[in-house]
Amino acid sequence: MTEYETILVETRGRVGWITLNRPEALNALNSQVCAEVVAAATAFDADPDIGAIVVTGSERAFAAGADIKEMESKTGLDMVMGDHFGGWADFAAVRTPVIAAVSGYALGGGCELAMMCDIILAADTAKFGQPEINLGVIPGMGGTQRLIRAVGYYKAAELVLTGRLMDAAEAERAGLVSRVVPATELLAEASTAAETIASKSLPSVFAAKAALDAAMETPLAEGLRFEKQAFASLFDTHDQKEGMAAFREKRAPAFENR
Ligand code: CO8
Repeated sequence: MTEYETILVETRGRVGWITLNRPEALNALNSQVCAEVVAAATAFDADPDIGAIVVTGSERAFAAGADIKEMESKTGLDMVMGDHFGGWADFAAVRTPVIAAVSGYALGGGCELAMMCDIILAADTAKFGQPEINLGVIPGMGGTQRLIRAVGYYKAAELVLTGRLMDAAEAERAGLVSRVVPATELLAEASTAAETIASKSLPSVFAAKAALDAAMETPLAEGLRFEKQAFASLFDTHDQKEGMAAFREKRAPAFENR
């Protein structure tokens, strides 16, 4: 088992849990956190016994952004040549669905990390924002791109240009979060959602995630073509036959992930 210093990693049944663990810095995302989260997520992704991943933080902070103290002295050239935080692209590319369970601050890179996940469950204490403008920079891990796709241009522009934070209720109204739950129930709700996903047939779950991703990245006609092909490909799986037979026979399906 790999040793991690900035995250806690645990497997519960078919769910992989990654807990950001830099309480002294409100889980600020430095290079080590990036490397460790990406390593843990890609290892879960490669494990056929894992059907869903949860990423969470502490009660006070999911993550308060990229690590400002680590970035402060860097030059533009350092950023380009070091591909600072380039590894997050590997996190966004995992095939297994990822649930962000957000309590407290999800700011800057923290909000961007949540937006790289497929489902965002927010505690009623959660606060989202892209406050980079206050630091003389802009979002750099998707905040100007994914946020617009989630909440539309005008809401995203206001948040990015003013640095204003949104509470959980506003984030839900705006479409940034899947659901808001009481803070005390956040991890239980995340666990239930993750176990539900992990109980489905993995080939169909992978196909669903890939098709949803395609919707974010492609024009409609191309996305529809992708969906049609992915839909057809599932008819060659054991689990499609099993799922439909189980429906006809009025029983629960026994998926074999093949
Ligand atoms: N980086 C480093 N340290 C941090 C960060 C951070 N983002 N956020 C908090 N901390 C540290 C604080 O410095 C403090 O440490 P110390 O006790 O040693 O001074 C500790 O965490 C606790 O923080 P506070 O005392 O500030 O706690 P408060 O409750 O008073 O305030 C806030 C909480 C409002 C969250 C406040 O900490 C804050 O504003 N944090 C910064 C938020 C921010 O600006 N985030 C955006 C960062 S930039 C970014 O994310 C860019 C992403 C794209 C990068 C792409 C690269 C290619």
